[in-house]
Amino acid sequence: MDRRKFILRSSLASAGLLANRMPGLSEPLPADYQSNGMPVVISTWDFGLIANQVAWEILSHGGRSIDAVEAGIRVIEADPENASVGIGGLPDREGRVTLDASIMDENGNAGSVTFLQQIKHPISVARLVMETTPHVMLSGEGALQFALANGFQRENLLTDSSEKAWVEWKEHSLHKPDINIENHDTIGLLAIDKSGRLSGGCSTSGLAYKMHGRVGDSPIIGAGLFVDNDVGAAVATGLGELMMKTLSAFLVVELIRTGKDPQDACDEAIWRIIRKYPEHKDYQVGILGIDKQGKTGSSSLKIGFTYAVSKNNEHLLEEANACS
Ligand code: SD4
Repeated sequence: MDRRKFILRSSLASAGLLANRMPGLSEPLPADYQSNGMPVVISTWDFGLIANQVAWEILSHGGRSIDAVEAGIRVIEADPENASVGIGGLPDREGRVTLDASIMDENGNAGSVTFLQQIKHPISVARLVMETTPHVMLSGEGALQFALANGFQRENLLTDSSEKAWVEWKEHSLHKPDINIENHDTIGLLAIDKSGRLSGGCSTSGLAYKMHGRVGDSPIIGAGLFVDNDVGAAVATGLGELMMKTLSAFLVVELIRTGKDPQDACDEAIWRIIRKYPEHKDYQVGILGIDKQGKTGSSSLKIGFTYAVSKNNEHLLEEANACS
């Protein structure tokens, strides 16, 4: 199995995304940011590059990884052009945008929200669940009421272009969880800060045109996300049902715990899906892993899973190893 890696820098360089500072921020990165090889940030898909840069800005100034994770994910959630996360996410079959998200910090604390409607930043609600409640997961109406009680504003998350796409979809109403890298992706982001604290999060509107009430892997701790500060972390994207049946993120971290390299651990989690579920042929799954030393791994069912890595003051877009 060859590891296929492409460094896709040109389009990003032309967009000014490889600059060492965030647009609009005047403070340069401190000269000592590379100490111990930290920080490191890794996140899913092309838009991960933008999330990474926001996270990097926090980490390079000595910030905590959980803050970097939340801030990086929020910027993607707030983008109405992104049809798979936060505002602008494609709706379910009934035209409702329902969001899932989860977050874990360096102490193994976890928070998540599922089936959340009308709130643009599910990652922040998940963090609040983690930090201010005795629970891990809030769902649906309860999650919405919790968010509203904590100052989040109701918003219509269905943009004109998402509504148009849904109306067009309804003409044929193909009731299968059609998923591909063009129309549906999750932002998943893992970060280690200068002090070696490991955190992660993910956020998604889930499968486009899913059944109303469907929840995916992203808010399920161990399926879409897992962080163990002693070992490593993993995050997943793609057809969530496959990660939910194999607990992909937990599996990657546990394989790293046994001594596997993050790359081998991610490949093994993908192979677990391939061996057990023939339907993998029709779908994409992508997994990212990182160990305690900041070594990263990436693997996918099919070619086309891109991810962003930031380390040593470089922000690169790469393509994961495809196992099938
Ligand atoms: C889900 N894993 O809800 C998410 C969707 C996704 O690329 O990541 N698509 O199943």
